[in-house]
Amino acid sequence: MARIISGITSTGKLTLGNYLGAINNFLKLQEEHELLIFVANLHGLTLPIKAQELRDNIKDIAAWYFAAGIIPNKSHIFIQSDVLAHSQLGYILLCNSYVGELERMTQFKDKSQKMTNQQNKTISIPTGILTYPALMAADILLYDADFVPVGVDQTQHLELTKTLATRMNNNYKTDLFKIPKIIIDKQAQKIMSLQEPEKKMSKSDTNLKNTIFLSDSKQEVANKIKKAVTDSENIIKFDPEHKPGVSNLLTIYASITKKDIKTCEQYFSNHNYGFLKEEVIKVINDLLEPMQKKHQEFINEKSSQLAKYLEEGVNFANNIATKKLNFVQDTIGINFIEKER
Ligand code: AQP
Repeated sequence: MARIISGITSTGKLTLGNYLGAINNFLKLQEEHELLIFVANLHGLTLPIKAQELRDNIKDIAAWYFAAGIIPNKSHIFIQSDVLAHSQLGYILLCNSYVGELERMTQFKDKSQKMTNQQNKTISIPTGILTYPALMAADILLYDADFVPVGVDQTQHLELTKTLATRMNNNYKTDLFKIPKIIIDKQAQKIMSLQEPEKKMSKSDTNLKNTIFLSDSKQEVANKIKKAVTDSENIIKFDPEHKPGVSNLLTIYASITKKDIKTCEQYFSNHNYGFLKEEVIKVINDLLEPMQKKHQEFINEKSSQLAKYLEEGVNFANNIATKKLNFVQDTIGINFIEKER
């Protein structure tokens, strides 16, 4: 049984992309492995967010994990900031990273570029989006994780995690950190924006028509899918380069029904886009309805149950993380009082 760690950032409401690309995969992994999954609320601070919104997002995301089928006490869900060792090890790793290697991260370049373009003037880029990968490295290295399941977009950050771990192991001539393996889940599909299918569906997208949220009503799902961009050919074929909108709808349909794309293409071969959209609306709503019911229960009447599950998660995580942090602090020479006792 391998130990696996992963998280979702609390920057907004969860999307169908988060479910099909991440949570769905956790459900499979928990059958055979030890899973630690956190709500990444410290990462959620890297861009400006109101306190109440962040608070709501944290509870909301935790509730979605359990509503989707994460098994409490078997898999361990916790809030990142509840385990202080994340920030503490994050700082140590930051001190062992170089400005150049952080500046080279494409996500930093993209996000800072986007901010500069949006505001079209000299602006201050928050330091958190530069230092984010050091905290992400801490999230992983604290738990001696065997595997980290990530989307392709995160591989560069994970390579940096491995670089920092190796650097510290070499500098201190000891096996401080286990070097994690990266699992790129080829099955985990990338779900694209409904109106701009060349870009990823994202929870922080300001155009709400681009995104199916897990909390969307049946009518909202129907409206968004009906308006989703396709093309004028009326041929249902999987071709992300030339037919990104239609391909995205096929991907959503295939992911939810757990069928392969070829089978779905054949199923839709004699039909028009209207039929494809109706079928996609149906499978999304069938997926969301029972999950939304459970989610509401965790937000309302089962709120204390949710808190108990999270408490179990944080205790489990803290136990591992504190030992690791102590070992690191001892090794690098900053655990003075603890050592002298
Ligand atoms: N559209 C997507 N398709 C497939 N997988 C996705 N994930 C996110 N969007 C899609 C996967 O969800 C996990 C958690 O992601 P995250 O919230 O930590 O960061 P993200 O990838 O940046 O997600 P968003 O929704 O795009 O957030 P914002 O808008 O805040 O940047 C990851 O495993 C990710 O691959």
